[in-house]
Parts: sequence; C-alpha cells; structure tokens
Amino acid sequence: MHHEPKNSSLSSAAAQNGVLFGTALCTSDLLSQRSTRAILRDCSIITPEFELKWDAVCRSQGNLDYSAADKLIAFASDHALAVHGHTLWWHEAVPPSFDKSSDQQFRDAALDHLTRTVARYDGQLRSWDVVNEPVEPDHGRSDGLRETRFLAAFGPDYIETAFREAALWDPKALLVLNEMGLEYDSPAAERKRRQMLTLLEREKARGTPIACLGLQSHLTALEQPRDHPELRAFLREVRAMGLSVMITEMDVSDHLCPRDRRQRDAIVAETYRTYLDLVLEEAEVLAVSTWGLSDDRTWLNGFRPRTDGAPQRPLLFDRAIRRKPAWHEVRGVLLNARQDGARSSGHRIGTD
Ligand code: 9MR
Repeated sequence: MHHEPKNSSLSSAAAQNGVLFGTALCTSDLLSQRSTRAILRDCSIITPEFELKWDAVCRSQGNLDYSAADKLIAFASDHALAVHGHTLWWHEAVPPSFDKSSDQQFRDAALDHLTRTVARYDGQLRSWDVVNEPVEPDHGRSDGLRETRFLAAFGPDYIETAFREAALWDPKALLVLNEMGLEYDSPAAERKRRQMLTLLEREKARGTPIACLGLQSHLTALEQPRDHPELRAFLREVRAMGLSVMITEMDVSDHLCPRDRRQRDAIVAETYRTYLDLVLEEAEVLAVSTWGLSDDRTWLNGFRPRTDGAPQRPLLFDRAIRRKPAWHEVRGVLLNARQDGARSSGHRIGTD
C-alpha cells in the first residue's frame, strides 16, 4: 500500500484537530476509479447524497429498496470511513405515494420509515441528519417552523418525536438537526439564525436529544462577507448551548463570478477559506463535508446555472479529478484551525 506523507490529504489535515473531512457521494461515483481513489485519499467520512432519502428507498408504497444505500455503507465499512446518514425526515423527500394519505396514515408511515431505517443501520452510522430544514421564517409562524407535511401531521412536537425515536433505535449515533441558509449575510438569514436559536433552546429545555447542528453551507462566491459578526455571534450561542456543529453540504456557487477560470477558482477558493476559518474558530466542529467530490457532478448546474452557459466550478476537484486551488486552501485552513475553548466537552467524534 502506498503511503503519502502525513498531512498530505484533507482528512489527515482535519484529523490534526480531531475533525473528519468528507464528501457526499452516490453509487455511480464509485464506478469511477479516479473518484474512488480521491475519496479514499481525502475523506474520513461520507454522506449518501440522495440514495438514503425516504423517496429513494420507497419508490412505491410497500416496496422498499435499500440496496443503493447498503452499497455506500458497505463501501465505507470496507475502507473504515465514517458515515453520516442523510436524512430521515425532510419535506422534500416524502414519497409522492403519501400525497393523499390521511394524517394518521402519514404519521404511521413516517415513523415506520424512521425507525426501520435507523434500526437497519444501528451501530454502523456515525451520525444522522434526523430532521432536515425545519425552519422557514417566511412561513410566518411565531415558532419559525416551516409548514410541512410533518408539521401538519404531528404538530410542532414532530422534531422532538423524531429525535427521541432515532435515539431509541441507535443510541450511539450522533443526532443532528441540519439546516440551510444559516450562513448568509442578509436580514432574512439573521431572522433564520434567531429562530433557530429559539428552536434549539426550546428543544434542549424539553430534553430532545439533539447533539449537533448541521450547517449545510451552500455558499455563493462574492456574496459571502469576509468577516461575519452575526454568524460568529450565532455560532458562539450554539456552542454555549453545548451543541457541536457539522458542516454538512459545503459548496460554493460561482454563478456571480467572472467566466475566466483562474479568477473564478481563486474567488471560490477564498470563499472556502474565509468561511471555514470563521466556523472552525467559533464552533466545536466535528466534520466538514463538501456536497460532492468534483465539478463533474454538482446539483448547482441544475439549480443555479451560470448565465454564460459555462459549467459551475463549486467543488475542490475539477472534472478530471485534479485538485483545484480550493483544495489547497481547505487543506491549509484545516491544518491551521484554531479549535480551542469548549473542545473538551466530549462531544467530539473521535477519528479512531
Ligand atoms: O444534491 C442532491 C440532489 O442530487 C438530489 O436530487 C436532491 C433531491 O433529493 O437533493 C440534493 O441535495 C439536497 C440535500 O439533500 C438537502 N440540502 C439541499 C441539497 C441540494 O438541493
């Protein structure tokens, strides 16, 4: 086996501070030897990008298929990678077959999905995104909750229910509440941060077993500020509550950047660096994951295509799986991360 010098991979750089580094992936990524090699070299944790979602395992009612998710988890186990489970209850991943079900039928199905899935992988997953994207201030509720089928069927206690059930079926997994858009520099994002803190306080007071906040971190280059006092303050409050943080889905959309590739790559790299620097400084970060390995396959070409038609370059590797400037910046920031303060609280995931 070929050994590279210490620190030459992102996972070994991250491990210096007890942090895991990883990527989201799907089974087709494993068909490419180049991607597989890069994942094995740079990652200590993987996240199934979509094959573990409810709508993916339940394509028609009563017909469950975990084979793709099983493959990813077997790959991780073969190579001693940690797995972050994504995701149990997410409004966008409800199988369409439940569109017309009653609230009672929906509750039964949602609980069945959660308990069956958590139990199936009991002891094999490091962590679970138990509830994904529960906060939406624009929906106008005083508790900040997003109007979803889960909220309609269970009422506002659905988050507590989900976490308690997950804890019952896999007591060792670290349970994460994952959210988007907490990272931005706008009045709307600040409202969302405030509502998230209120939600976390409420759940903590009830004893809901949330251990960690997932920051998706889908950033946009040229929109992210160099420093971000409101985000710092937010992360300090999260830490003061005894919660750790995972950066779960990081990528940097370059749709506002000039077309020139070198310029674009430099701006994207800088965005990775300043953001990670801030979060690693303020939060007890357990893991940093990007939302895909290479620019070859990114959801952003569909969601936020560039107006000039050039493909997006939001990740750490280019289409030929070559390291980009962002790879080097991320490595530097992981190596130099100053993880201090509350690091000894015992929440940290070991890198055993
Ligand atoms: O990147 C994911 C894409 O491949 C899937 O088709 C899509 C729907 O399942 O989900 C995308 O990932 C989302 C993640 O699960 C939750 N946060 C937002 C991500 C981008 O939409």
